[in-house]
Amino acid sequence: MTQLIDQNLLKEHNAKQEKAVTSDYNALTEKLDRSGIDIGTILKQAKQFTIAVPSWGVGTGGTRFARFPMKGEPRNIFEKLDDCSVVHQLSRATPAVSLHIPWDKPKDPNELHQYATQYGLHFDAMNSNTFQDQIGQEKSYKFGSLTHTDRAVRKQAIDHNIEVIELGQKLGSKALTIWVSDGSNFPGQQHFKNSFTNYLESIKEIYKRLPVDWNILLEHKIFEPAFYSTVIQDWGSSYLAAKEVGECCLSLVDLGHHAPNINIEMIVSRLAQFGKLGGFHFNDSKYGDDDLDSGSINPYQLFLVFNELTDIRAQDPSYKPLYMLDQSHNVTDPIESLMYSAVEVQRAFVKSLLVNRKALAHYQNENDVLMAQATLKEAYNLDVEVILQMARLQGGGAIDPVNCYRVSGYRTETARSRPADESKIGSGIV
Ligand SMILES: [Mn+2]
Repeated sequence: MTQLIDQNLLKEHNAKQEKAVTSDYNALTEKLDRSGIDIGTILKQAKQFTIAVPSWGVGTGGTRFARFPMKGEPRNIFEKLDDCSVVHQLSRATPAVSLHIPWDKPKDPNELHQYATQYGLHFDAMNSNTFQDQIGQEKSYKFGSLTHTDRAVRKQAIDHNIEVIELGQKLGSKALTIWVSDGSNFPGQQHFKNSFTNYLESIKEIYKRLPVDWNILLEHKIFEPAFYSTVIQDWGSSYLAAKEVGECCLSLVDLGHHAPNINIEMIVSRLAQFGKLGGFHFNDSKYGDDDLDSGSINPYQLFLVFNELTDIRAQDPSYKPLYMLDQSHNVTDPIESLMYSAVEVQRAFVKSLLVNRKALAHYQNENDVLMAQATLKEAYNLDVEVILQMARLQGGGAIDPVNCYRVSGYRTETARSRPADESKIGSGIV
């Protein structure tokens, strides 16, 4: 296994903190024991937790106004995988990478597959892109792609999605995530029913080419870049489409793609109850699709989402939606943000395991409102940091991933070995 952070440095880093971690772990073992919780069972599940990272997440993000690239950021998919491998080596929680095509289109898929395998990485859902025009593209997506009024544009977008599936098969992926920006900026611009009909027809065409062990994940988003209406704007439209298309067509929830204050954990419950919850894009937001680091704004919401997922898995342990981070790192080192965020999502997951579900069910049935909400808070307020540290220590990662990464000098080295591509500096969103 190729590892880019020196193993001796990692061992040295862990050795300094191991005694303190063991002591904290023993204290928490005793504390949880008093509540009848076996810490070993929780630790085991923490170690099994994984979340995919987006290939585009290791580059510096941007806004509509500007992008401030950092030194040493990856210039191609191989360098992106190098960075993803560092995130996984230190966090031990991110063994899968989600690709965006054509941004990450390889000349030789086998070479890319092997390159990922040397790091112990594999490929999660493939993402198609019909929200921007590529150089040399015949038809423009300016007025839509899969929902366009012109059949020829729709066909071009359908063919692109089929190409992404075929590439994904060569890379070992099992899912295609489709987000279309199609919508309108002004009342009257677009016929609501016709555009949704076109969408359904297009997705059905793609679905015909879906391998039997694959899923299509439909990602909804309330607005942007369309500011009046978006064809798949909410979970309702997503659910209707997924149900209409077929069994292997599911909905994907991106936490930032809803109106402020929307009860996302209830959307999770609804979609899961009817067998249509296929995956997540985790991030956090204050206002809209801010794509901030997971858990940085509303960690309680993240916990409540996992509370629902753990509740669902209590009834169906085989249930496993796809988890992926989908964030834009504009002012932080993307590797640091991805490690930190993966741990925050893992933290919400672990806390959800500590909810006393028997007590919660009792309080719900008795309409003991105060104690029902207090039962959730009891789990949320527990400090589970040492469980996460122990999971990484035992899994061969770093007790403190960000600190270990900084000490390693990895970014200084990439700043030297990856001279910036001047042509890409100063652009807006990537
Ligand atoms: Mn997303």
